[in-house]
Amino acid sequence: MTPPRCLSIATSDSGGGAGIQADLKAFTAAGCHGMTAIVGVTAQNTTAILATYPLPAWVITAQLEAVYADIGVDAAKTGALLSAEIVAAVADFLRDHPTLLVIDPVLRASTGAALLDPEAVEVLIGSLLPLAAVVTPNLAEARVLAGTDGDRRTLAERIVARGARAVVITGGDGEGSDLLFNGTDHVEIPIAWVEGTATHGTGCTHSATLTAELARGTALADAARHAAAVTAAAIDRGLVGIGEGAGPVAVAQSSAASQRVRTR
Ligand code: PXL
Repeated sequence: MTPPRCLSIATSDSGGGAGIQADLKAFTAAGCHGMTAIVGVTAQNTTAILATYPLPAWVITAQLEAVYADIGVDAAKTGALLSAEIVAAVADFLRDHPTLLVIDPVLRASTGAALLDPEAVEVLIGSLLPLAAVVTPNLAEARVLAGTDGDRRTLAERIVARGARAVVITGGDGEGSDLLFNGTDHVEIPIAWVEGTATHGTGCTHSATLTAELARGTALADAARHAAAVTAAAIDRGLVGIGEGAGPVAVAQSSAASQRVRTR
């Protein structure tokens, strides 16, 4: 019995709350084998991003080649990709290595720091979006990807028209639900309202959990419901005592997930 193999293509958060570190915790909690192609590094704690350093494209491609050549990938997700050059390198690789792909279109950290250069947005829309099984923007990111304003259904339809197969617009900004659009139907996914200040890593935890569920073969709507529930619980268990700022979410180990290993 081999656990599903999940890959995070994202940026390191030295504070351990978001990015690569959140993705690995979520993959592990979901009973998956987590792998990483690190695209860059942030010097970060719970209060701020103090420095950001993108890695050269060849180092990123080399990590992808190493993982795909030997281990294989059941599903991958992207997080903060920092630059247009990195987005293009990742898209070039994934075009040649068709992959069940979740895109978390991270534009900026909740503290405000940019995690994607403005000129990279068009590259992400043009080259990465068409490779996505599902994209997981929050409302602000959905407006940017759609290139327009409007209600969530309009934004979701526009994002799918731009090439993504499906979209989950997350509702952590107070909408009370996530909205899944699969190209045909809109599905409202109620989210439990959890009072919590330790919310750092929420979006990463959601998209990584969704990736893990898709990797094990769960249907999209069920995977999205599971990701919403795991994320709400992770905020509820959030580590308020870690750091002076927004502490990291704490994803719970799912005993069900660790038992549901996939047979190949
Ligand atoms: O949550 C988005 C995110 C992704 N990746 C890194 C981050 C953040 C938010 O702070 O720091 C590295």
